[in-house]
Amino acid sequence: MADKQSILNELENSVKTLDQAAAVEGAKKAIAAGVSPVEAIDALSRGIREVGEKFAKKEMFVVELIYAASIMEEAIKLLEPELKKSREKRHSTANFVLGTVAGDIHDIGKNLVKIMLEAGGFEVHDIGKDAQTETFISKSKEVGAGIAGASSLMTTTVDVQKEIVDALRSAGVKAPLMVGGAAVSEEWAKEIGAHYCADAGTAAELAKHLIGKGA
Ligand code: B1M
Repeated sequence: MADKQSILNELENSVKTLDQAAAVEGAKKAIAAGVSPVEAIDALSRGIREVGEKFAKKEMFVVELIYAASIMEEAIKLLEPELKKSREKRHSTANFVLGTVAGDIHDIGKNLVKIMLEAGGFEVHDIGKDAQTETFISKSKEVGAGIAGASSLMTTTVDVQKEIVDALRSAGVKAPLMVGGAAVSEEWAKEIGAHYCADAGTAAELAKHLIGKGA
């Protein structure tokens, strides 16, 4: 059986080289070898970030970016049940309204955050990508959200997170807003009165802390 490092390398390279068969094979090998699904997804993420860098330098085209994302999604589909195995059978911790901000269609990271929040016992109401600010507000009111979360990957859409915080407060919704995504920083979150979350792995823990139910 292949060792862990070579499986992780295979996963990372499969995205970089746009090799869907290798990504699927790598994910299957990771599961068979008991490699942590979080580490496997981290490896895929390293691959796609490199594709993003090449795209920024015009060494790759948008069509290749799209294909790389679809390869990553295929591999995540296989790994998702492994991630979910840790899901605890208990009543939900709180309603969590989650979406990617208006104008932004990136949702791979958001979907991973959703999996981890559900595994942590949250009832996640996923309003999707390119979600209008008004939808964050109306869904939060509808489900009595204990917390909301907005993902943004682009510098051109990050301001929408501030719009969401302001709209939540104007509407009298007290739920804290968690923000994350490649375009977001701790400083930005503080500036707009939101809470920064760097990765899916820490999302549930932070959310529990924010609603005052955990460490
Ligand atoms: Co686009 N894209 N893209 N893209 N893309 C970026 C973001 C970019 C940085 C690439 C680059 O140029 N280097 C750049 C943005 C530049 C900027 O900031 N202005 C960019 C661009 C320009 C674009 C387009 C405009 C390209 C075009 O059409 N000309 C277009 C956008 C259209 C639009 O949104 N209106 C576009 C499109 C796409 C694809 C559709 C091809 C595809 C997305 C597919 C999909 O999501 N279904 C795509 C991809 C794949 C990327 C990169 C390469 C990778 C993103 C990704 O999935 N990463 C990205 C480069 C980069 O991020 N460095 C790039 C893996 C994922 C697991 O990580 O999403 O960061 P991430 O999520 C992490 C954490 O950030 C965190 O947890 C996750 C897991 O640990 N997290 C949260 C995320 N959200 C969170 C929310 C939380 C908490 C944690 O709480 C609520």
